[in-house]
Amino acid sequence: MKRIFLSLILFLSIFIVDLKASDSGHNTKLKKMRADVHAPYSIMLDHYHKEKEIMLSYRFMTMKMDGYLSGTSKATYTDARTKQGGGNYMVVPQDMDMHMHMFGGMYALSDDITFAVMSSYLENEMKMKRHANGAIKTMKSSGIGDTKINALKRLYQSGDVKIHATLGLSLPTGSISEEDTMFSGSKGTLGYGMQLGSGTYDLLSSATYFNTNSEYSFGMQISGVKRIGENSKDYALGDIIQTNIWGAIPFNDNQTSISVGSEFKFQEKIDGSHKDISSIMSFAQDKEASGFKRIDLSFGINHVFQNLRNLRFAIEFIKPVYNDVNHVQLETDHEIILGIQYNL
Ligand SMILES: [Cu+2]
Repeated sequence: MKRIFLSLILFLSIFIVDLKASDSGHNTKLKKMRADVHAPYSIMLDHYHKEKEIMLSYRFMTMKMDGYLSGTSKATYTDARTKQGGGNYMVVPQDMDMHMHMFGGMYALSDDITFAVMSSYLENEMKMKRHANGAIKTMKSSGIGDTKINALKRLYQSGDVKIHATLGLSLPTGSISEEDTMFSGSKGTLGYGMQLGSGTYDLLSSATYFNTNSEYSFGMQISGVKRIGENSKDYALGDIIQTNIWGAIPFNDNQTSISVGSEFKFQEKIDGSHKDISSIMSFAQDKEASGFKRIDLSFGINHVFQNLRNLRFAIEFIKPVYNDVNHVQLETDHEIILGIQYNL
């Protein structure tokens, strides 16, 4: 949490410095970009580039999970201990923190085709309780995640409207054999949510509609993830289908914009099960407790430093408003995303 506050302070102080800089009438030859020509920061592959443009980006995402859900309702500790077919788990997850650092690069081959590569570094922590004696243990995993390569194709661009589609592949560079010391004192395989990658090659696709008029902007995106086959541990994460809608209003000479958005995400249950999880100690290791439908609401700020080659800062706060989970799962409390984008 400390890190988020530090980033926020940095974000706000640069913002103030920039306001002063723009007051002084400093100018550059680069075409000034509007803050809301990019979508809220949680939305990936929202824009393409002009020929030969290169853009680098960094995102920091943090997600906090706390409390339990079963189906569409809140669940109790007792629910979180109960196996789907009856009987009890020995261990009960308490809460989970996920941090993700994402590094991206975009390059436009032409005005019609842009390539994007993205890699990530993850840090996960899950606090667990052994029911029998009340002992608490925090299990951890960290390392690089999967690598995503995408091609963006401009389909239509006229007046206020831009439409593009993407096709990509996720390479299984993230580990699926993450272990930590269990309550028994010996090493054991962590649950599915603590693994760093999918282990499978995943087909990625999306389509985006973006409308920018003089007063405001809005857009929508539909995207999907299709797992190809099974991974080396004999399972595949559930396929994903997702839709996002958003609207944004620019102000401060178009240098800043605020946005609201909503996401619907449907992820299927895990197929197969991790071959190294021999006895399921908690719902975190149980494939039955995977897959969900969720609707989020988000609020975001974009800011572009027009006299610093359109260096862009963004922050977004995301809160689930509807959940429907399989079996019992930890509840996502909120997500925060901070990031920067820079045009070389
Ligand atoms: Cu870009």
